[in-house]
Amino acid sequence: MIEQSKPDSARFLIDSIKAFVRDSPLNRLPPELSEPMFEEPLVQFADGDDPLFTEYKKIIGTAHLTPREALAKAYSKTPRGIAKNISVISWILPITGKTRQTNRRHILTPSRPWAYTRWYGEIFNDALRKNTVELLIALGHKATAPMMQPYFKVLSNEKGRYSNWSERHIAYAAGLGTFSLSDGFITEAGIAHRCGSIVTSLALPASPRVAKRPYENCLFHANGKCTACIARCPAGAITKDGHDKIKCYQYGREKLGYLVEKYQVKVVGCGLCQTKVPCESQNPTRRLNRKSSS
Ligand code: B12
Ligand code: SF4
Ligand code: SF4
Repeated sequence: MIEQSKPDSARFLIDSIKAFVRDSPLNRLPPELSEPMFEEPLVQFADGDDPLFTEYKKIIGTAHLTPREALAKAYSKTPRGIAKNISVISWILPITGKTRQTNRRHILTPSRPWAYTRWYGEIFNDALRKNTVELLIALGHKATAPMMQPYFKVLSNEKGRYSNWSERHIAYAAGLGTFSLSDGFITEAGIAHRCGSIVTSLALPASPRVAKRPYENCLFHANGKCTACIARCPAGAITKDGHDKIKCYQYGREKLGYLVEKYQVKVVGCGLCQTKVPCESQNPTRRLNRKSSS
C-alpha cells in the first residue's frame, strides 16, 4: 500500500481528478472532439458519517443510502463492519462557456452541444467515477461510486422522480453549494454543471459547509427579486412555489423525445433553466454580499 498523510491524500486526489478532467479524451464534444465538455472541476469532501446523511432519509426518502450503507453494500459487508472512518469525495463539472452560450440562444429545446453534454458528459462522468475508484483501491482503500452500483435506482413519489443516491445532496453535504428555486444546484461556478461522487474508507478532511441554509445561493430565496428561471422554462414547471419535477420530466419525454434521433443520443433534458440566468456560471448572491459590505 502506498502510504499518504491526510493532507497529501486530499491534494493528490484533487490533482488527480483535475488532471483526468483536463486530459481525458472522453471529455470532448463530438463530432470533432477538439472542444472539452467540462471546465476545471470543483472538488470537496464530506465526512461519510455526517448526521446530515441520515437526515436525508427524511428529506429525500428512506431508500436514500448513507455513505456507510453505500460502501458496505458494494463490499457485501455490514455498515458497522466496513471501516472505521469513511469519507465522500464530491465534484462539480462546470459546463463550458461555449456550450452554455449555445443553449442561451434556445427557447424550447436544448442546443446540440447541451444535449451532447447530457449524454456524452455523463459517460465521461462515469469514467471519472471509475478512474477515481480504481485509484483509491490501488492506494489500498475501499471505494465505490454508488451511481454505478447495481443497487442504484431511480424511484418515484407524489412529487416525481428521486434516486437512492442524489449527487446534488451529496455535493451540498460537501459544502459545494446550495439548491435553488429551479431545484438546480448553485455552486461558486454556477448552476450549469454535472456532478458526481465516490465513497471511500480513506479519511479525508471534511470541507466546511459555508452556506447556512439549503437555498442560500439562489437570488429568489435571497431577496425575492429573481425569477429568471421561471421565464426560461418552456414547460411552465417552475413557479414561485418551486420546481414541478413531473412537468419537467413529461416535457423531456413528450416534447423533446424526437431529439433523441436527431442528435443521436439516448436521453435529452432541456436545461434551459440553467442558461441565460444570473446563476448560470457564478454564485449570484456573491454580488449582493459584496454590495451590502461596501
Ligand atoms: C431524477 C433526476 C431528474 C428528474 C427529477 C429532478 C430532481 N429535482 O430531483 C428530472 C427528470 C426532472 C430531471 C431533470 C433534470 N436533470 Co436530472 N437527475 C435526476 C437524478 C437521476 C436523481 C435526482 C435525485 O435523486 N433527486 C432527489 C430529489 C429528492 O431531489 P429534489 O426533489 O430536487 O430535492 C429537493 C429537496 O430535497 C429540497 N430540500 C428540502 N429540504 C431540504 C433540506 C436540506 C438540508 C437539503 C440539502 C435539501 C432540501 O432540496 C431539493 C431542491 O428543491 C440525478 C442524478 C443523481 N443520482 O443525483 C440527475 C441530476 C439531478 N440531473 C441533472 C440535470 C443537469 C438535469 C437537467 C438540467 C436536464 C439536463 N441534463 O439538461 C434537468 C434539470 C431539472 C431541474 N430544474 O433541476 C444533474 C443536476 C446538476 C445541477 N446542475 O443541478 C444531476 C445531478 C445529474 C448529474 N450527475 O449531474 N432530473
Ligand atoms: S435564475 Fe434566479 S431564481 Fe432561478 S435559480 Fe437562478 S438565482 Fe434562483
Ligand atoms: S430542465 Fe427544462 S423543463 Fe425542466 S425545469 Fe428546466 S427549463 Fe423547465
